[in-house]
Amino acid sequence: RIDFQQYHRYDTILDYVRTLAEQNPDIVTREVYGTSYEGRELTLLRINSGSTAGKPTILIEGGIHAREWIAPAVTLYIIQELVENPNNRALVENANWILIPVTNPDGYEYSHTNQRMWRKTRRTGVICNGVDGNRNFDHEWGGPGTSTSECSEIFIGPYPFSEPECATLAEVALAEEHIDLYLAMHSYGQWLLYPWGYTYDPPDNVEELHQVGVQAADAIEAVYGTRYVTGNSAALLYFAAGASDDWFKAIAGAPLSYTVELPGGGNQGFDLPASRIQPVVTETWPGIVAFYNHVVSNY
Ligand code: 0X9
Ligand code: ZN
Repeated sequence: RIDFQQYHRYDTILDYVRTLAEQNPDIVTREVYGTSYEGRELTLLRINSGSTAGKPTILIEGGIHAREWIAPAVTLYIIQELVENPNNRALVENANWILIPVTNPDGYEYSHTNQRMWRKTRRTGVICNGVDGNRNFDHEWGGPGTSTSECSEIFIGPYPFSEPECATLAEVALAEEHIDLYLAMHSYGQWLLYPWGYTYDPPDNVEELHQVGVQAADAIEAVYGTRYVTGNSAALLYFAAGASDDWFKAIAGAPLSYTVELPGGGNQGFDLPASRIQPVVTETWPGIVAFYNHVVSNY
């Protein structure tokens, strides 16, 4: 088991998922799906039971933004609940889960070792390092809410999918027959955001996106009263083109795609104290179950 009393380093997280896969070979497969810019193993877990055919696929990923440490913590908690809590067997049996605990491990490590507020990848630049992984996806790349300036926190990168962390995630998604639900774990703001991030035009299934978001928000609120607001990212937050949620919906074909902005805290919002990890992961879990319930009865 891994504890939720502290934020863990990437090596500790990899040790945990490796052990988990070894100890639960019937339901967990670990896969190194790529290599980060600095050479770290990009790692995912597939969690399912028996035949995968005819079941919905759910992909959840956390930590594309380095400093948002609560996102990998929540993703790890989801992994732990699915694998180590026998009460959740139905979830494992009725859906194919793909979980990525740390999407941007180079940045995550850098935010531990050098600069707590690091956001981007660690691609070496001419003046500044790093690309915003959540502006690097090849759908409306470089559209509103992005920057071509290398030093910007929302730098789009030299070309779409320049970042191995994003390009290999896209390859994983495109290799699937279908993805029914995609969740990008971020912080902060207590928002459940759905596409699009580059236009106010609503997606075809905006009513479903909204209704499922409200159901998840209600499930989270029922635990400790934490309120999430559900809505379109451009309208609720700001424009941000080239983000992963839009790409998953438009290109990978996921009907349901959300950015989950977990609660903030600390001095700068992203530095939620470690003592807050346990309550946040605990209250978020019923939200994940609400998403799952909708997917399993509709896809
Ligand atoms: O700006 C972002 O990438 C996300 N917010 S964060 O504070 N975690 O950086 C929001 C992305 C929402 N999705 C789209 N705009 N497509
Ligand atoms: Zn983020």
